[in-house]
Amino acid sequence: MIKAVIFDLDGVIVSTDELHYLAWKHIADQEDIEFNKNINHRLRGVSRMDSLEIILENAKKTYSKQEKEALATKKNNYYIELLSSLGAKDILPNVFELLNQLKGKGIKIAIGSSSKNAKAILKQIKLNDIFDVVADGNDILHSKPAPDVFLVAAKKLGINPKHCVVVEDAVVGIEAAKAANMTAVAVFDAKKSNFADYKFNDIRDILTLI
Ligand code: B16
Ligand code: MG
Repeated sequence: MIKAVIFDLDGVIVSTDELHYLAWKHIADQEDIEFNKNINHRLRGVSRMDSLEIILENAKKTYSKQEKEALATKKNNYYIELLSSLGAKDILPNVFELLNQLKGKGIKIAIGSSSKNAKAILKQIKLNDIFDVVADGNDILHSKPAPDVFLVAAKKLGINPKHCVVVEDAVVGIEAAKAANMTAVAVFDAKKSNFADYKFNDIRDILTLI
């Protein structure tokens, strides 16, 4: 029996992947590191520091811990500048309607995002009041594919993981949902995953599980 739906943020509620790409590209170009859209795909759902490690696989030198932290901070500052263009207009199709329908049926709704900017993004797109709880990159030590962020969301909701559905656009996010013992719904890129319980083209199809 489904009691809650936990939504990933970037790529499910709002598409910020292009902004992440532009910010990382800016840093990679400055450092003379090869970075392209294919490599960017591997960063989907992955934390900021883990994303940096993937980008540095193509670096010509070794970076110290302090240098890595400085690069991650620089990327984030640039990303935050880019986020200022984001608004309610950028909420992905059918999402707002789905959230209201779930609430109308008494289903709890939550965010489970690797992003440390999740709350700022929700405010920017005017969805800061609709979710029952938000679990994000600030709540966890291990990002997806570890189950931590979804387990934190379930705990904050007070609902057993087996009664939760996760909606994800990242393959690592589907792995995290299954590791959390939750039902995993794949949308967009996550449909590549072999572990998804359901693969939907229209996010409103989640209503068929309720
Ligand atoms: P930040 P999600 C993830 O969000 C993004 O998909 C991923 O590309 C990003 O590196 C990660 O958040 C960390 O973001 O730098 O803002 O803390 O898809 O889990 O909502
Ligand atoms: Mg995502």
